[in-house]
Amino acid sequence: MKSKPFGALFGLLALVAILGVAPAFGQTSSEVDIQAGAGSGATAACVTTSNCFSPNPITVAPGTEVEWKNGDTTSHTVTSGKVTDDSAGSLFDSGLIKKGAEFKFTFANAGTFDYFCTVHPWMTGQVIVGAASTTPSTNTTTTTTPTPDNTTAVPEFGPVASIVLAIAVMSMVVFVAKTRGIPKF
Ligand SMILES: [Cu+2]
Repeated sequence: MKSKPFGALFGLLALVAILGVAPAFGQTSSEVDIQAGAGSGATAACVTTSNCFSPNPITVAPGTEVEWKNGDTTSHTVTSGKVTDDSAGSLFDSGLIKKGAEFKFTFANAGTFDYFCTVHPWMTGQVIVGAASTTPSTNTTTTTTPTPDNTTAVPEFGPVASIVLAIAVMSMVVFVAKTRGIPKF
């Protein structure tokens, strides 16, 4: 009698683990990571490689919500346009994104969208929405052939999720083994 709630609990745990892991498969990532050290200066390594916002540029389909995550120790902003634009920040402006925090914006329409950090103007990025048919006229980088962004579609298997899944599967085996002899129906 004691094994029944025990088994049910772990069965539930297994379900939770599977549901938690499953959405990570086949999901095209639209996450941009703000690189550590990006705010250190205009000569920061990521400025040279043009990926203080990474990946840069990021190509997404119209209607995609892009999420910027601050992996740096200092605060940054994600502000639309270019530093020199009068209309900078008119489409989106995150305000200060603190260490570890995020900012999300949904790109409804196709186009090429520049953005930068108002605190550190050397940090620039670009979101390309829709199929890139022509060379973007306002491109700040020399990149003209954006690669498919499927490279970022990596299943996010946290070590904890793997352990929970392993425990859950083992528990289910034990549960099945224990209840096999008991006629239930
Ligand atoms: Cu910044």
